[in-house]
Amino acid sequence: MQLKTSSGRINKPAVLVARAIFPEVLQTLQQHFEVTSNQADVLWNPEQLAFAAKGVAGILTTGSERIDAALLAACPDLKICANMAVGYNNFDVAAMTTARVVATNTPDVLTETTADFGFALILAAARRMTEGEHFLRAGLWNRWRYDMLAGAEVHGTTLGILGMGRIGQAIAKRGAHGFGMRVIYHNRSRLDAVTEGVCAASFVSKQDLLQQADHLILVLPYSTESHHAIGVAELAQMKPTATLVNIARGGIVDDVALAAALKAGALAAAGLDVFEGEPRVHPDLLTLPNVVLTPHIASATLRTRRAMAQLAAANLIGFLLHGKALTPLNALQ
Ligand code: 8YV
Repeated sequence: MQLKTSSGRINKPAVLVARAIFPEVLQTLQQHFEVTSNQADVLWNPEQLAFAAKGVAGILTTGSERIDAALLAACPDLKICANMAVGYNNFDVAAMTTARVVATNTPDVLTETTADFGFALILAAARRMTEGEHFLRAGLWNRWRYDMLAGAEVHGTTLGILGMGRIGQAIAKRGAHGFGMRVIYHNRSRLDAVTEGVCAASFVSKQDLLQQADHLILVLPYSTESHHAIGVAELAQMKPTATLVNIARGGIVDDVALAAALKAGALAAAGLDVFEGEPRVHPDLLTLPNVVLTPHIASATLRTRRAMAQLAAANLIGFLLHGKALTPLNALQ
């Protein structure tokens, strides 16, 4: 897709990098494209994004940029949006397909890192780690007591997983093989028997999952169907001693209902890396001691974030220079 001018010079395709990115990944892109980048990391509103994207063939996006019909109408030269995330609820994939714009994400490269973090949140919430740290920093630790900050057991308990894609499976393996847990899961479709065996996980109904899990972790994609998949009715079915962890997307949990359940003792603890309307966090959650809060960092190791950026860049290079994206979400090539 390189264009020759009348002077014979090769014109590189134009690409927009919508957020700050690793300098070496930016350099790679600059070798192949005319790059406009937002290294200042200004948060653009949709109009500013559309303005910056005018005339470009590709955009490297993150979860912060919404690619919808309005953006696509404003950017008729656009051919590909490469998301630096495995989740792509910021993309209207149907509208992109209609506009013949390739959508890509970054699967696989973040699976193990994100699963590690999910497990860390289970442990931190169940074993009251941040609560203990706040207690210590506040100078309240003046003696030992038999029940001081006593939490819930993790090893040997029942781990429930809602959403059983790559990350769910990686968490199941940690639970079953590392912590001797009984692993149950619910998913839109049941895994094949071999994969279930590898994960040592059993398929159950959503109701059984809610009722039996000692620790329930959410790893499903966000969509209109999964909006408030965990709300008042679902929380009421969980054990009062249970832990709930969300590393998927804000909006899958009804944060107001969760805060009320945690406050009432209807749920023992929660670990949340994602929030409805983030980076805003519901004020009720901020005041509760029994919830571990982290700012959407489940994939945040330098190695993994670099791999995600490199894969997003490779998708732009693959499609715009060679006609083939590596990890497409729609079948346009
Ligand atoms: C990203 C994520 O950091 O990959 C995902 O789906 O949620 C995170 O790994 C975030 O979406 C920024 O793009």
